[in-house]
Amino acid sequence: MKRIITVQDVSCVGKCSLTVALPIISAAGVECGVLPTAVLSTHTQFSSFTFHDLTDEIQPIADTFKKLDIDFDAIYTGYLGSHRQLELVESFFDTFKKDDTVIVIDPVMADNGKLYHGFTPEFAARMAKLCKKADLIVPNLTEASFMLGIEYRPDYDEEYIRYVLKLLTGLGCPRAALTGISLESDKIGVYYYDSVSDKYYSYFNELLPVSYHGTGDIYASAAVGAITRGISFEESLRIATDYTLECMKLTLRDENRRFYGVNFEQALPYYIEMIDRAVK
Ligand code: PXL
Repeated sequence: MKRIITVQDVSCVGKCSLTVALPIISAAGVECGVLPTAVLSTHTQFSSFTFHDLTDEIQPIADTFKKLDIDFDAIYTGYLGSHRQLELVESFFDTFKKDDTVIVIDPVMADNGKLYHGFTPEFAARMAKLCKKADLIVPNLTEASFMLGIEYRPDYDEEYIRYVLKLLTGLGCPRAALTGISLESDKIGVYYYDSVSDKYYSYFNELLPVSYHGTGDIYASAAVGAITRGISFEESLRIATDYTLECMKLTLRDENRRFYGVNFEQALPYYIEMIDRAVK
């Protein structure tokens, strides 16, 4: 069985970061080690939250993994909170990257043209530097714009998306996928560029008239699970798109839904079925 490690926070309630990565990646049939960077009561979009930083734990944990000869088939980073954490993660990549280790960075920091609470343009620039070490990055257009230091343009067309993808791979990462891209009024999905083969791939599905917090983390986790199972980058991105849509549909249908997050748990059988079909 493959093993990955994911580096991001624990938001105790809120259905994001580690509380979605762990179940989704496990459902893909991949062992999911965790390296928690902070513990929050809830994520930072709630009106109130606690935050306990765990930065000082990262290096001792990494040193112990090394001493025990523990290795990883993939390393997946999500929400990271400080320059120092980015430096420690960079060193973690250098220590644990083997020839066949896949590094996926979801540069969580912004959406809808705005940085999340606590993030700065300087942090985005430092994250862009970290992206050089990834095999795949999965930003949304807002995150991509902040990392590239360009204006966020919500009125994009396909040509502009291809231009941004080329800029993203120009950061030094061979593959980039822009998530949440909509080129037709009733469709949303992913636009991907592989600079090694110089090929684009896009996949779109139904655009629902709702938006839920945490879907970016669900998307990235579902893609990482599939990639680690050996499924191609393109097909993994498609599976993640279909899974995320199914999570949203189930949430929309649930009269007793929470005010936060999506019913990703109920869509796990669908995800597992797609993984099983793809690996056969
Ligand atoms: O879903 C992204 C995310 C993860 N972790 C924390 C967050 C957010 C988004 O706001 O606040 C702590």
